[in-house]
Amino acid sequence: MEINWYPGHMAKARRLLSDQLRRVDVVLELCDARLPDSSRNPELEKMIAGKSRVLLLNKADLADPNLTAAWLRVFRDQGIEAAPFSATSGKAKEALSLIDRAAREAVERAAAKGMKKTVRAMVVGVPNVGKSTLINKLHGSGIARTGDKPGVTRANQWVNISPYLQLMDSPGLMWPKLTDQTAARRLCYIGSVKDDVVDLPMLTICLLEDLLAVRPEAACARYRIADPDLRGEALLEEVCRGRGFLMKGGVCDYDRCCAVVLDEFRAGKCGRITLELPPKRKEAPRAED
Ligand SMILES: Nc1nc2c(ncn2[C@@H]2O[C@H](COP(=O)(O)OP(=O)(O)OP(=O)(O)O)[C@@H](O)[C@H]2O)c(=O)[nH]1
Ligand SMILES: [Mg+2]
Repeated sequence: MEINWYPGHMAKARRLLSDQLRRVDVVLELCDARLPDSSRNPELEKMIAGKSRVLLLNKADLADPNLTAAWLRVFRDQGIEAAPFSATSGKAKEALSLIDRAAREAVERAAAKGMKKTVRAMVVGVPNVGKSTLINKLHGSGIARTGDKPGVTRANQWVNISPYLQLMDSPGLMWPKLTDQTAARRLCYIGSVKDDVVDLPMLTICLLEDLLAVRPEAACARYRIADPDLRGEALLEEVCRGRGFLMKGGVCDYDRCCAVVLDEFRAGKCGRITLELPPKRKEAPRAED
């Protein structure tokens, strides 16, 4: 299963990005807390290098809190200002104070010249990570269009949060070519790639196998899997029968089964799951070394 999805609006957004980056004071990068590695676009990382940046691990309400804490330590070790967030249930003022902190230098430079600066921040990240939801949270309205599918925002949009803060919503950006297909598969699980371009039964089997590896008890209970060693099509059939997704004559309704398994994972029905473990941190040298 080869996964690639790079529609025209993304190619255009990517072309515009470096130009727009010159005009912003802060980059607010969102990744998905369930996938802190694969949901960070390395192209973006290169493009925003040198900018004042805050990394929000969004959808933290769906991720394993212990692993989120471990990932935060990794990012902070790398010198990245990072924080967990939930654009749906978090507090706007927490995100606003992170932006304030990241913009402090620019604000102080302007103040030294006797000016009160309007901070401009750009919200970037892969599709469906919650960029527009975050902007709505900070604006206290539904000003940006949102939806539980990728590619909802198709063009840049400036939103005035206050007289001194403007945020730019931007279309989610994938990679022009997804070379790491494990990462690509995980991006499909979280809904960053359009379902239409993927072999859904294959994707669902992979997700069920990954869930069995990460949370065997929860996966077996939710999907009525008797044998946790089942793999491949046999696993999908077991789930189909276990959950009663059957058509006339007891034939498995695989379409329905795939849609439900993916939707349930995306909605956090299998519990708070992080699919990627943080790399091991380097131990601090001991005093006697
Ligand atoms: N549980 C949970 N859901 C969230 C969170 N943030 C966003 N969502 C949901 O994720 C879906 C996608 O949100 P959007 O804000 O449209 O995502 P986006 O990054 O703007 O997506 P594109 O415009 O397609 O790039 C919506 O259904 C939101 O309700 C969060 O922190 N937690
Ligand atoms: Mg959007």
